[in-house]
Amino acid sequence: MTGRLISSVELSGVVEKCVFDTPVLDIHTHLYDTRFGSLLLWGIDELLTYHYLVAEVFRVAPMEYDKFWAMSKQEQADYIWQHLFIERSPISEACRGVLTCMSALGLNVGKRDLNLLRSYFAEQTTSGYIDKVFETANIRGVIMTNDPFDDAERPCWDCEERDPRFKAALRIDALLNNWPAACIRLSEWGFAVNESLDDATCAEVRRFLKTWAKRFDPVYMAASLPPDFCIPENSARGKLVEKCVLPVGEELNLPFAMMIGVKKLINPDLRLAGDGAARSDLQTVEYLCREYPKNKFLLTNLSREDQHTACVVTRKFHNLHLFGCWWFLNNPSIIEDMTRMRFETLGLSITPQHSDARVLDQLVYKWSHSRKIIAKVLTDKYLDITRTGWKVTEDEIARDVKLIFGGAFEEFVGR
Ligand code: HDL
Ligand code: ZN
Repeated sequence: MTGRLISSVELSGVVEKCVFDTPVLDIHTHLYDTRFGSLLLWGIDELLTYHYLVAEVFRVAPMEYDKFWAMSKQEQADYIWQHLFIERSPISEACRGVLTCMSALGLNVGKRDLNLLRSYFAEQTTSGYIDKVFETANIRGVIMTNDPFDDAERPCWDCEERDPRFKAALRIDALLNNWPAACIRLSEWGFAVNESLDDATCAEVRRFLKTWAKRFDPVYMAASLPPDFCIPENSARGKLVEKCVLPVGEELNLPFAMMIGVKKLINPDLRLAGDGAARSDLQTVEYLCREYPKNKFLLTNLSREDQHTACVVTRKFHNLHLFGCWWFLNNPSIIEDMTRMRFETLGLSITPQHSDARVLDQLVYKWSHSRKIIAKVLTDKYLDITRTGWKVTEDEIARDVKLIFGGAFEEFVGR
């Protein structure tokens, strides 16, 4: 045991300092390094038009959807600023996040002057702003969401030079959730596939996955999956997962990240903001972890009601790693509830949070908000054991925080 023993009265201060001082590996984001050009979103207008705020503004100031979508990004931002910030107090988590970002960057939100905020961003360069945000948010790396089916992203991979802070994830929703359309794309790209998913086709799908895995060097493969995601299942998705994804995952030591519970476009007019959530059946996760012990799985569920079952399933399988308070769960009240449940059920063998940031600046608010909550819960857990006479040292607290901020994940994936 090294380092100074921490008394109960010192605990919250020492834990909070450690939690804020420990750089994070953010294991799921929609961010891109400079190679990807305009795919990386940043700045006040992107923050204000984040799809969470688009959904929220339609609640208080509904208008014809097409009219809104026809507006420029700046006009949309003006509309959201006016209705969600000026005409009502910006207390929702997504609104508060914009203010946290601006404040952490030293900007004066108290003046409520959107054009003044804009003038700051006009002076930034993309690479300089990446450095500023990573430093402010204390981020040591992010894992991107990389989709070989994305026509805008694919050409960016021709550029060899990589920013080591941005790691890849091979995203395969398009393959798993719409096989007929994916089959056509793979054929166009020279893979000898047909819809029947016969053995020859499955071999070609494996070749497709390995081709992109070689190109991306991903940390894991991932897919967002519907509430009725079910395996085993006599379906295209069932065959693709068991005959293609998992064999490649085992061969390349690539975990399969299952992001379960998304009801796509329950309101299509909201576009990216139109997705919903529903409960899922975690027996599929039990089946996959049990029947494929040589594979590694990552799991995050979108429904709050699935979180306890997810903890129990995770406890049963050491080839399963639970992560994040995803999307609609990324609210302080739910993060606290989930983090307490996870620490109490699984100790430090989890990754309690990811940002899911779509706009670079969001790293600042998503992590400062979550660090505060994680520090509070961790302090309570240390207090519980300190009351038994078990004391922790500052070094042990630092060790534990490194684990939950990416260390346990890196041990799990083996990178
Ligand atoms: O599928 C996903 O990775 C989700 O995170 C979606 O991108 C969603 O639109 C989102 O941004 N959630 O925060
Ligand atoms: Zn995401």
